Amino acid sequence: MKTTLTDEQIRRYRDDGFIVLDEFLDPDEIENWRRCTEEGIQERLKTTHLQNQGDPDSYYAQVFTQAIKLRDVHEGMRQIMDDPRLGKLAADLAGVDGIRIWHDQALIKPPFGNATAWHCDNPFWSFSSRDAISLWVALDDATLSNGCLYYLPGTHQTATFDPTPIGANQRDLFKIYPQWLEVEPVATPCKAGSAVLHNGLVAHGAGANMTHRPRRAMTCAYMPDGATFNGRRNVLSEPYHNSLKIGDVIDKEDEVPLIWLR
Ligand SMILES: O=C(O)CCC(=O)C(=O)O
Ligand SMILES: [Fe+2]
Repeated sequence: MKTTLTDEQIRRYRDDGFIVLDEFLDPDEIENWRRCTEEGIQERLKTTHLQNQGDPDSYYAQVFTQAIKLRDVHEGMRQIMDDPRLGKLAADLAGVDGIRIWHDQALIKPPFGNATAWHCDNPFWSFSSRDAISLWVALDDATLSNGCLYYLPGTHQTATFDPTPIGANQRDLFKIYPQWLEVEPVATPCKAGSAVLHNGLVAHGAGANMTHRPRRAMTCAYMPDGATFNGRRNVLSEPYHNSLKIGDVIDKEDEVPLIWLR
């Protein structure tokens, strides 16, 4: 795993809100991430309905198979996700001292799957931080044809924590941020094994999968250590969520494990 960064890469990440790291995983690591992702999804399916699979004909069900917290049900995925090198990478880019896992998530865009509408991530989460960061690892080549990611560079600097939609309409985000209609989108096609990291507030989406193969990605969203509860319901267990008051530090080790502390 190639987790060293140049100062220039860190600067670009902070300016643009995203960065692509080519050849992040070596071929053996790619195979291991693929296997743990596939097995983790099968494990997850035994216990939980996948978040977005209610009506299989809905738009969102066909954006991707979205399987969350595979780390909790698959030992190999736990080892992948708990790797302190990932925590240090996220901390170095975000400029924070500690990194906790908010959630891991497999995002498998199926053959002929729908586009992922423009959105910002952090407003969905139970903490508000301008330094939240996500890792997105391509398990297949991500191309303009099969649904690679797109970003609106710099939008993390002007985003607020207002909820943003992620439905069928690409344009909905721009009802909230009409000024972002002027920003030139950047596509990030990349080879399998590449990593894309993005700030939790940067606007991003992905194209439709116009091919007959899946576009697989394994991702992890990170919370800076010390972030506080904002009251929004998301991935915390119900008892823990209910025990928190707005402003409390979210630090329950078995729910938001600390994987890196400077
Ligand atoms: O994989 C996709 O299509 C979207 C990914 C995304 O929104 C994210 O990782 O935050
Ligand atoms: Fe996202």
